[in-house]
Amino acid sequence: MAYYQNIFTKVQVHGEPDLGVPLTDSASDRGTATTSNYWLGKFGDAQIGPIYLGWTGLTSIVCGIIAIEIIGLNMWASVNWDPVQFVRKLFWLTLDPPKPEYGLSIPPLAEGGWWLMAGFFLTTSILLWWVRTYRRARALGMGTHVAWAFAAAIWLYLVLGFIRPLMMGSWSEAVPFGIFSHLDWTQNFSIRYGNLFYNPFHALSIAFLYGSALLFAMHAGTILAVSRYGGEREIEQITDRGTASERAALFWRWTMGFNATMESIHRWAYWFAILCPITGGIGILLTGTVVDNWYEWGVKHLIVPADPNQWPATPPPV
Ligand code: 07D
Ligand code: 07D
Repeated sequence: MAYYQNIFTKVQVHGEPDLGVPLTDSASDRGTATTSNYWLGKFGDAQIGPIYLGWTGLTSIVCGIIAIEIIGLNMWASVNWDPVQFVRKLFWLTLDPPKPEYGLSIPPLAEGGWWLMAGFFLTTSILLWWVRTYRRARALGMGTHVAWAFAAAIWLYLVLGFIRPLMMGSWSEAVPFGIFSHLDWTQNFSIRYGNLFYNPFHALSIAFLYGSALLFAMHAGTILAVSRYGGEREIEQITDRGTASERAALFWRWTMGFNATMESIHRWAYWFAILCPITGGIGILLTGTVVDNWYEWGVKHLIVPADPNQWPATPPPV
């Protein structure tokens, strides 16, 4: 049996590769090549493959490579094609969106045109990958929850780089491609619009981010704690009595009076995770379109005193 080869399994036994359920309505055949890897077996299932590439997978990867190529070559050109400087300065290199004077028009390549093109290919790649996650789930008779969770992240990505710039009438509002330049953009965005901390949707997004980490730790901790009773084998837990799952549930009732169920804990995790970028995207979309300055918004809504003299005094250094 090739099942249950995870971090708890000391011995790895390899049998016939598991090719999964038969396909009924797919345009192309999935691969049948599989191999197994000892080190992957330490962390998950040792079996690699079969991989289903299909048209959306293939075109997504091609578009992704074109995007990375455009970004990478522009970065390399910016250091006069010096390979050493390219590696040394990689995190500082950037491909920026057009300047504000170009609005939503198509600028010359060197003045934002490459940025626009890279954005087009990156977005196409991401959307095709989304279609792939949706269609592969349907082909397996699964729900499409993973695709919709991915869609939540894509929502924030589209707000940052496409929807909000469209509403503001300028590509210059969008995020640059670059490791540190995108952090500078994030910082500047907050300052330009009066401190994002006063944006309640930023606060909600943070609550869901922290909440996701907490729930993830609680759930993973609980299951690991009962793995000695086979707690990670969820199906048996639902049908059998006196199980790991009953202990896990009782642990939480003992310690906090309430427990999620085997099913509901995954709904909690799902909603916390997807609400992070959903609420975040709403917050970004409102910024500069509906609210110009979150600090002044906070003053107006009495969450921050208008007069800095009223702020609590900082104690002098001892
Ligand atoms: C662990 C899953 C794996 C994904 C990884 C990311 C790339 C980029 C770069 C071709 C959790 C792969 C990275 C493909 C390659 C080029 C030029 C996910 C995991 C490992 N950010 N951000 C990072 C992106 C935004 C912010 C790191 C992407 C907004 C802050 C990485 C996007 C704002 C910090 C990265 C995006 C913002 C980071 C690690 C898109 C507000 C950090 C990410 C497409 C949300 C951290 C140096 C990670 C860091 C970091 C990628 C958007 C803020 C480079 C792809 C504009 C404050 N971001 N980011 O682990 O170390 O995510 O930065 O929207 O401190 Mg970012
Ligand atoms: C970016 C979704 C898009 C990603 C996609 C993936 C690839 C390829 C490939 C691995 C992350 C694409 C994948 C291209 C991968 C391979 C091969 C999700 C993304 C589709 N903030 N802040 C948030 C905190 C401050 C600012 C959210 C904390 C300052 C801005 C989050 C603090 C300033 C924005 C959050 C803090 C500021 C945010 C992001 C503390 C200046 C956003 C949620 C403690 C630094 C974004 C409403 C997320 C947002 C955002 C946390 C401080 C600016 C909760 C904890 C005050 C401009 N901040 N922040 O899921 O939604 O991102 O805001 O100080 O745009 Mg913030």
